[in-house]
Amino acid sequence: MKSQDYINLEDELGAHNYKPLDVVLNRGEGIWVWDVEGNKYMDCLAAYSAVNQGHCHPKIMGTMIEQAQILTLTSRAFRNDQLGLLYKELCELTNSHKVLPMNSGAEAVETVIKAVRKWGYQVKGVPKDKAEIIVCENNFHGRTIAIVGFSTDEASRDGFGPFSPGFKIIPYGDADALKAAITPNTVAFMAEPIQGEAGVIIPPAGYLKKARAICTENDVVLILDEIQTGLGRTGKLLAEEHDGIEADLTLIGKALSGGFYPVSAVLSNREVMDVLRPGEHGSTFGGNPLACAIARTALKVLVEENMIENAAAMGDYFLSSLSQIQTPHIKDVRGKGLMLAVELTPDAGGARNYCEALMARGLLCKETHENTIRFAPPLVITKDEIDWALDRIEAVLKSGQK
Ligand code: IF1
Repeated sequence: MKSQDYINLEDELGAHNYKPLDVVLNRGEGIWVWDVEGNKYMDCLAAYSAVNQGHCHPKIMGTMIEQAQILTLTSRAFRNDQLGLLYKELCELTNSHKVLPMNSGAEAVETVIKAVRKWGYQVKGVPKDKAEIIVCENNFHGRTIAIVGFSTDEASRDGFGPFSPGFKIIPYGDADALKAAITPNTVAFMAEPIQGEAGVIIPPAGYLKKARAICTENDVVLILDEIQTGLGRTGKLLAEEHDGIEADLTLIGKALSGGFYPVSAVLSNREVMDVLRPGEHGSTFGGNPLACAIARTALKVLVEENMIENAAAMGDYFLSSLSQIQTPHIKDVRGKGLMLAVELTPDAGGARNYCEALMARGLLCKETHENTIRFAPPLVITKDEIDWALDRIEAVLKSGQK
């Protein structure tokens, strides 16, 4: 079968909730992927930061195969020999007290919403059903009904109501707005350390530190969604480290499995999670031995193979090189670590066209909104490979794509 045959099948039989680039991949290794015709591409999306460790990392693959032959799923009705070890390694690595494992990122977000609400009623003394959670404009935390209900993106929420009450939306990056929005019923403030879907929006320096202090002063739980920014992407294990703070609850997912399997987790530094009692929350697959074994190795290689340091060094190099590209089509270049974006001017011709032109030259990346191109390769990328990418990016940006 050729690419077009696979595309036709998807178009005919699949729901049309995505508009992917028309490249049909069937193999990946490190930062490279291949399509069914055998063309090779550099992957500068890394499955939205789920394959930070690179495609088909041999050690994670080895663990997956090994564990799959022993035990895959027990449900949480019974215990398994991988879960406790994942807890221990995660807690040591992230300086956390407790872990709650789920599968997708959205499930981790739903989990914290439940936990902080219950904490609000049981510990903080908020009256029944009055708990408020503060979130930010242009947030992206997933696709479930509760989550899209507090999105400010029309495409994400329009037509999906009615939504859950109890969320208050404030501008991102504005600590004064946070302070002003807090009431006695506020249980939590949730934010992304850098907003991904919004276009790699980096908040003003000191924002997270101020938010941390405001939350502490007001007995409000600080939740950082590090599902995208976490696990090395920004050049630190967690992006909160750039600001020298610790969230009360931290969400991780995506690269927690190196892209082999959906694994997410809520990490807790504060005894919020203790409010969840047996029978009140869970998931059939959450914390299963296959997931835990994969996650353990995914974390191990991230650290042992110095991927976090590499993300910091290569990210600096990539960002400064992108910033040097001279063309009237660029409005802004920004990023931290290997979470980078080039924002085009409104008349440049649209980011999608640039992504298609880059694909034709062997580089895969994805637009966000109309005018922003994101670059987020696996964290194993080398300087020579970045130079290879830059040659293509510069040529495409300079030629314009109208
Ligand atoms: C899609 C973006 C990335 C996330 C943060 C929670 C979740 C995500 C900060 C939910 C998921 C994804 C999902 C993906 C597109 C994508 C994305 F473009 F929307 F912004 F990564 F860049 N919190 N992000 O970024 O995690 O339930 O998906 O596991 O296709 O929707 P999930």
